[in-house]
Amino acid sequence: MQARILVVAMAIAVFALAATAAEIPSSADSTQLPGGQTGLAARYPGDVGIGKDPAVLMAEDFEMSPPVVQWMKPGGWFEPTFGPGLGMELTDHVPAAGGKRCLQFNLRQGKQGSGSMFYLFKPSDTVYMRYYRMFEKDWQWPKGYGPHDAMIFGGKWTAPTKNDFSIYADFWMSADTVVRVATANQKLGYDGWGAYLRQKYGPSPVGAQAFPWNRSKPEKIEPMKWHCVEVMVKLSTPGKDDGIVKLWVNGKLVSEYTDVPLRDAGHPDLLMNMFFLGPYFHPGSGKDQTHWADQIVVATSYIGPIAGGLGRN
Ligand SMILES: [Ca+2]
Repeated sequence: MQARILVVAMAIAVFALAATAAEIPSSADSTQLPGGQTGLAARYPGDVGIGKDPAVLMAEDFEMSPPVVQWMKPGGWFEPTFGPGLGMELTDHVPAAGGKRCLQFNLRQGKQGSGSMFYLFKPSDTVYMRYYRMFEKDWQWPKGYGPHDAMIFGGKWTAPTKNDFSIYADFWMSADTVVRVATANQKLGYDGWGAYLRQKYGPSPVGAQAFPWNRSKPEKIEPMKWHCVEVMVKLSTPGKDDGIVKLWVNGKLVSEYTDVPLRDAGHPDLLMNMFFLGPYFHPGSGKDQTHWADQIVVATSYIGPIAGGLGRN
């Protein structure tokens, strides 16, 4: 297992993302756009019972010890290592986004990450992933790309950077949230997306491979405040430019694209089937610091922020 973790860590380490100066579009009126509390979370205040909704593919609230399974087995997490003082631990020492507990990452000075976890779900061509993140009061963003945060993978998988399909919810040292795609085994490859997005949609707000914010300006991540991220993907008809990618930040739609080639002609059977949470800070952390995650839901329809206020159960 150590060898595999090392391979995965090395694969992540070869991410090569050139930073570009941020060009922030003017804020648009998004009151008529889909978003906010119009999703399935609205039916489950505090997310209680949301995992039983027929549209939900996976839900984890960290209230109980997460189920752990063997590598690439369904029904639980694989490769997580939790425990007091380890890279990841469950905690009730900060107000949780939902319920009483959340997942704490103990990031050490000089390190790129402090743990990761994978979960297999029912293969699907349309996926929404929503989760919450919070960063400590004295949080210091590493001066470079990162973290790559939560991802959905699809099709043949060897490593996070070597697979048929990846979609990333990523953060940036300017406290911004973006969505990006990579398709290492497909026509555009892993690195081809930077040039493709720039040519088709214009410069990325942050990071060369991120989708621009074309709907509204996202809220910045604020220290000690839960930040809600939701990413939506609908894979394209094989060989067609009709895939969909959307990003909501705190319930507000900030990116929406409906003509994205997410499945090439050589991958007609490609579906998404794995969630990955593994914050990876390219330059390493400048100091020991702490950040948290909570209330992960992966579903086939729009989820939306927790209903009824944070922290209830
Ligand atoms: Ca929780």
